[in-house]
Amino acid sequence: MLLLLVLALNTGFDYDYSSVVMTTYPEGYIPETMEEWQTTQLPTAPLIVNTILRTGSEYDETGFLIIFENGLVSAVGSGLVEQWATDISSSGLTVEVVEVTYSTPEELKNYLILSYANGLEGAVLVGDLPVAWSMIDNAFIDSSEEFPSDYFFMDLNGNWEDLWVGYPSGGVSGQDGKYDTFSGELDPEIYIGRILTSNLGDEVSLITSYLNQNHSWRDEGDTEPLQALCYVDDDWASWGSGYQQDMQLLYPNTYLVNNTDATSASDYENFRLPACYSWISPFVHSSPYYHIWYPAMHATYNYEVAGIQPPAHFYNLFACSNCRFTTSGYMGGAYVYQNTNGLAAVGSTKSGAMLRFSYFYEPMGNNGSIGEGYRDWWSYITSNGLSGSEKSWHLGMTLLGDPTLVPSMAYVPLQEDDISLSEPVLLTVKSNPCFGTVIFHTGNDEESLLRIRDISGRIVGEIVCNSEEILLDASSYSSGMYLVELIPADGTAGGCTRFTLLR
Ligand SMILES: [Ca+2]
Ligand SMILES: [Ca+2]
Ligand SMILES: [Ca+2]
Repeated sequence: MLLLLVLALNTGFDYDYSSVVMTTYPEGYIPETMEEWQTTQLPTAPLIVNTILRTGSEYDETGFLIIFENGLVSAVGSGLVEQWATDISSSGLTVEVVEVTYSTPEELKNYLILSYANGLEGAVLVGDLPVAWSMIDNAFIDSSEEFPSDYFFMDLNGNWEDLWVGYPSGGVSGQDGKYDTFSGELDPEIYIGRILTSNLGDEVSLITSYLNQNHSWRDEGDTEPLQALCYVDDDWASWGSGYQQDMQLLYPNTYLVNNTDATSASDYENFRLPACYSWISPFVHSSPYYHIWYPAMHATYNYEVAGIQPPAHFYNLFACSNCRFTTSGYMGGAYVYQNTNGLAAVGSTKSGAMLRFSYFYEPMGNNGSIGEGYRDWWSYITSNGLSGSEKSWHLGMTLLGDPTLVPSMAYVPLQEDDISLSEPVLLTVKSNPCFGTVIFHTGNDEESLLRIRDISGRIVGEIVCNSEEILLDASSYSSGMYLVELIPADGTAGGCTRFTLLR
């Protein structure tokens, strides 16, 4: 009896998916089909792999592959790409940078299978590269779905089959290029991240900016106090404290907002996105372009996120289809690639999201990378195959960004009594850009230290303050952007902002 109970807990038999409201598209929204998306893509060609560079000796097995679209390495700059490979290799992985032709997804997967046989742990796909699509009947919503499925590249030995034309429930046997039947060893062999920016703006400059931010974060860590936000809209509000506890496996300082009146578009945009969190997890109904907040049904749009430039680096987007990277302007891209602070996000290319979060956060809390946490979460989900519920909730999950990033790299583990669950102070700058004198506003009149850093992270000034308005004489500063932290003396959560000085 005891053994049975333990088995049931370990394999997740007891998880009741039907009790959780699924994050779904707004009524009437229809995302693009595979055929529509294909009209925007290059014709496929046989796979040709060109190695651009490699870290380590020629005898080392490749642990991590950076796979670029043909021609993209020189466009981005080989120096920057080499720096990225070197940064990743400092964790002990041998890194190989390759460029590939636009092949079928199956050919690219075969290359990953060969590499896995030679020690591969993970890869990142950069630029316009092959995408595998699936089409399944959804167990929870009336309509069924077709969607890009990057998990195809993580599971290297399960059976992915195309046995039906259209939805399996339609009963028309045949092939339509969309996977619909999944069996066998469906656990993940490797982790995969995707960096796709050609449908967000200037492809090369967005990747260049991303890689520069990636390097400076690895180099300097977070300049703000390290804390996370668990922001749960009405349909999931009652599970909020459980979601918060799972996030605390990575960020002990995870602040929860789940009061149904508090969670709204204006609150999220004005007080949460600009505040200094390292990680934000919104739980909200969404489309590929926006979140829709209950009960007022006001939206937060992709371009608003890009305009706010949230200081946060990491996101778990429990937000239907926000990571549908085949949709131009997809919102996960606004968080990660159109935001100069963005580093990575997990989210779905269809309805549904993650759930059972502890399997994701715990490995990262033990200094694992986001790719390892994501892979371990998939291992748990697939530990007893993929049920209809699990497919419907999770098969659209994807990881945007560099999977080798280690979120906990930014902090020294906190002591138990350092843990504060206070809300960060909203620190704002009056009339930015500024000339000469800079005026800060803060809701906090407690004794605090205001610390100013230049864009390289060097501390250029500190002021002890205890009022809601703080004046900084910046007449001796050179023009440019500055980062500002407010650090309360009592150890509670602080605030952060930035300003631009003009001359
Ligand atoms: Ca099919
Ligand atoms: Ca497998
Ligand atoms: Ca709400």
